[in-house]
Amino acid sequence: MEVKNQIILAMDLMDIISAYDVCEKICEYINTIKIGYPLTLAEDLKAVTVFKENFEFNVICDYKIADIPATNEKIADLTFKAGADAIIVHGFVGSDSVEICDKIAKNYGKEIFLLTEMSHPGAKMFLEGTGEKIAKMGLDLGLKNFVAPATHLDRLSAIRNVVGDDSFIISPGVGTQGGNPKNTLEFADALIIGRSIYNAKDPKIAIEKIINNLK
Ligand code: BMQ
Repeated sequence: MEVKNQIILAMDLMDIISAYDVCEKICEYINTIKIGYPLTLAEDLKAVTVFKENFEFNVICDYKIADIPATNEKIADLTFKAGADAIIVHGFVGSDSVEICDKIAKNYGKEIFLLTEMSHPGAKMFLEGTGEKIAKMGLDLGLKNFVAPATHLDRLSAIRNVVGDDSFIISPGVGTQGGNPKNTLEFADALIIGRSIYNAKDPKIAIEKIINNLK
């Protein structure tokens, strides 16, 4: 996936009008948006169509799928049927649950991103340290796309070491969660940024600042 300016907008506003409004202000700078449960549960999967039809964005559905294969299959199928370009899948559930999502993605000519480790403080409790194993499982399954945290650069770097330079890592946790955009891009291919853009008084100025600081 080609991500313009190495920034993916995490759109977690919960109504489509406000989400649309932010996208209109910054669409010259981005071509990829990530939506998750907040917007989808509030507005339905039609949110995918709104961003595809009006902005021609790549739409990544962040549903962190983490169920048994039979259920994952249904979730993935509905998501790709709605027009998503990619879906995010949790790795800790194991290879069968991940593999079925990849199979469905391929049926649609689309992609999955494998979530390795997470960015929030609670990730330390159970997830921290599992990222390399999950990343290795992804590699063994032939996956190329991974999600790893910007808030723990040592972990992000360890995961990069496992997946190698040919893989594509997107990284959440910059801005509001404390991660630094430039440092994160030493190990990641693109940043996932939400609140520090969509909650900014002027989202256009906010994203311009981030882009300028990357230079
Ligand atoms: P924000 O920049 O913190 O507002 O948004 C980050 C986005 O990435 C949100 O949509 C989170 O749900 C998501 N996210 C995350 O922050 N950490 C992770 O480890 C995984 C993830 O998807």
